[in-house]
Amino acid sequence: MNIEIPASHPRAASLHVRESLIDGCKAHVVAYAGLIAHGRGEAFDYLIGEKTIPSAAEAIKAAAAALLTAEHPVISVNGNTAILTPKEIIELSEVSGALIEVNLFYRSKEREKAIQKVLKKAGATRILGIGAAASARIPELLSERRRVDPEGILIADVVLVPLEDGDRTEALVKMGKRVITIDLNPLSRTAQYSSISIIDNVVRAMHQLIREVKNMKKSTQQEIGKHLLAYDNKKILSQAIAHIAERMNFLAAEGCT
Ligand code: PTJ
Repeated sequence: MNIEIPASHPRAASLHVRESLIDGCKAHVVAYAGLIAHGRGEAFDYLIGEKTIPSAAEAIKAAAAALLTAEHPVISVNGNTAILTPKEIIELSEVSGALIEVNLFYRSKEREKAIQKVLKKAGATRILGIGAAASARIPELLSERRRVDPEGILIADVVLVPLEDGDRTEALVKMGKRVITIDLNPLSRTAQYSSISIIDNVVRAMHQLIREVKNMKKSTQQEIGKHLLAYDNKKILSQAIAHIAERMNFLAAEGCT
């Protein structure tokens, strides 16, 4: 913690999140660019109203169904996600059966180790994608994100990629995988290319996804599958953009929040 945040500060929760990302950056968990990415996310969170909107709740249902009907689901973890939701990553992995793999845009041994430490502290027992284990390559991708684990993302049928960049999402979809993203920006290339785009803050969405997976586990595979059959990602993205537009029009008319 770099500063004392008064509990009464109207944005105390948001400031605490910022501080944890700054601390994560100092500990090499979060990339410098992760701080910039967070700022972009915060801006979109303001636009959507800092709550889970109905279209995101629908996408979360589809994501839960995708994870539960997958044969080999994997949660891809980067620096920001490791800091923002370490315990939730572990819980989601436990309840859904998804494996955990570290995949970094700004990959270095130092960051791999730092993220491994955070995940182990949160309770992870098996972490894929570290060091030589990331020996496979995603075709046509030139960034460090191309390095994947042959026991994880390479053979996954469903991959959850919170706070991702568009290139890998596109490449994973081309490989025939169902890609779930959590991204506050409905216009990002990631959100546009993903099979299921949850337009929400990863901090809120992971909680709701865990709840949804736990609930859905009580249903039959056939009932779970119905959530996927009915799902239309284009419609979900349109609804998220319309939500922002309507909210901005309303606020423009009202002149305040
Ligand atoms: O840890 P690394 O090396 O893998 O790098 C991770 C970052 C995030 C730096 C890297 O993936 C990156 O540069 O991402 P982008 O291209 O900046 O995209 C990040 C996206 O996440 C943007 O669309 C943001 O709006 C969104 N975002 C930021 N914070 C959140 C978020 N979405 C959901 N929840 C957030 N808290």
